Amino acid sequence: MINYRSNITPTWCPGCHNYLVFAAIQKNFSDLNIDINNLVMNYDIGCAGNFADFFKTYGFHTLHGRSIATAMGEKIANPNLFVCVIGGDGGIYGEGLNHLVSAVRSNINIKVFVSNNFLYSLTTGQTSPTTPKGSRTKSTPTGNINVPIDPVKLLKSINPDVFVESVDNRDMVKLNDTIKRALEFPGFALVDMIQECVAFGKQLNS
Ligand SMILES: Cc1ncc(C[n+]2csc(CCOP(=O)(O)OP(=O)(O)O)c2C)c(N)n1
Ligand code: SF4
Ligand SMILES: [Mg+2]
Repeated sequence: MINYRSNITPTWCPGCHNYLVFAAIQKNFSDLNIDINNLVMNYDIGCAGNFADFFKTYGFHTLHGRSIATAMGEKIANPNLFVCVIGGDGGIYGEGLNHLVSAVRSNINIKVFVSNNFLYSLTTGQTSPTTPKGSRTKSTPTGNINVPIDPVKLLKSINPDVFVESVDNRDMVKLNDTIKRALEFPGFALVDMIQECVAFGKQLNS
């Protein structure tokens, strides 16, 4: 069995869903026997970006919002590589949305995993593109005035041929199955992994 994890102990808060995501991605890499020598991971910035320390594959810890652009460059330069991205809702659906749209339009064969916790969590809980309307966050103390992005509807409207699914991480069976189907899909695939940030998420319902 291939070992994809580094010897660094993850530093996420106790109870953070990123531990589930980490286990599920490793399990599926292993089940599908993905060659570690041919695998490149691209990490965004934020708590989700911190996966960079915990996988031991080849990879780039990119800039906030630039992980998909980096991944596209790798795939175009060497189509034989298996190219993945891990990032948060802020990086992938906010600062990097233009790159996401380009990737979806071209149906480029990269796999994108989004830890969607409805917040900018690493920076302690500001609003993100998926924050529900009316929610109080650090940057919207009287309630968010914006409607949230629905990634499945948005991306499917751009290109119905891509794989885009949302999954609630609390359903581990479904999370595993969705990741597996994304990894096997012969084109662009994005898994929107819905999770509550245990440190700053409670304020969303206040
Ligand atoms: C270009 C750029 N803009 C802003 C920041 C500051 N910053 C670091 S992490 C972060 C929020 C990350 O939120 P998200 O992408 O949802 O990841 P999470 O921490 O929630 O997993 C921000 C705004 C940065 N590092 N670089
Ligand atoms: S702040 Fe939230 S997203 Fe970040 S490690 Fe803690 S629980 Fe996870
Ligand atoms: Mg986030």
